[in-house]
Amino acid sequence: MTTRRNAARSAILAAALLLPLSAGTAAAAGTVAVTEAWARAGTASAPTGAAYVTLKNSGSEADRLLGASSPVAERAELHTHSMDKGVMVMQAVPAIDIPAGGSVTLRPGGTHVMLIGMKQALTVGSRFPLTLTFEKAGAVTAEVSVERAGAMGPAGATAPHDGHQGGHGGGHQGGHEGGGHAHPQ
Ligand SMILES: [Cu+2]
Repeated sequence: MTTRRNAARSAILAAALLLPLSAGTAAAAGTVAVTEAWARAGTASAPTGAAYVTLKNSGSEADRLLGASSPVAERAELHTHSMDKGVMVMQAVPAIDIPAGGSVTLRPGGTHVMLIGMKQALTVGSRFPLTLTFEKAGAVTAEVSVERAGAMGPAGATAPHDGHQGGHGGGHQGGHEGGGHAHPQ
């Protein structure tokens, strides 16, 4: 009898020990929220696309976005823009830092998720899944809403400057393949 009671007690003890452990893991995985996920519409012949998201880190530790993937493209890269001899070029970056308690917004002309080898056209009003992989928070899948070509933000958001749209959108899609990355302005 004593043996059985001890076994029962140790089972309860084990459960009590496991509970806070698994709860802690779940909380850590949920510290980065992905919101305002959107992309610009592209035709079926567009070789690339770009997706934009807002990443909000509610945790007490900094995290990093390490990569992305989506069923609509063969692969996805993290890109940023920089000026090279007066020309705006895109560069792949290994990671995007999200400070503790801070947020990072990917937007046209800045940091973006480059979708390479499009498998389907991104039509206005459609949605597609985008999985983002974080160093600490793990994989988070967001629903990306497709906005009109040249949009500067998700539906409902105010466009900061309309004059910027034309050349940028076209250059981004056309010049990307083959490592040229040049943005004719
Ligand atoms: Cu890019």
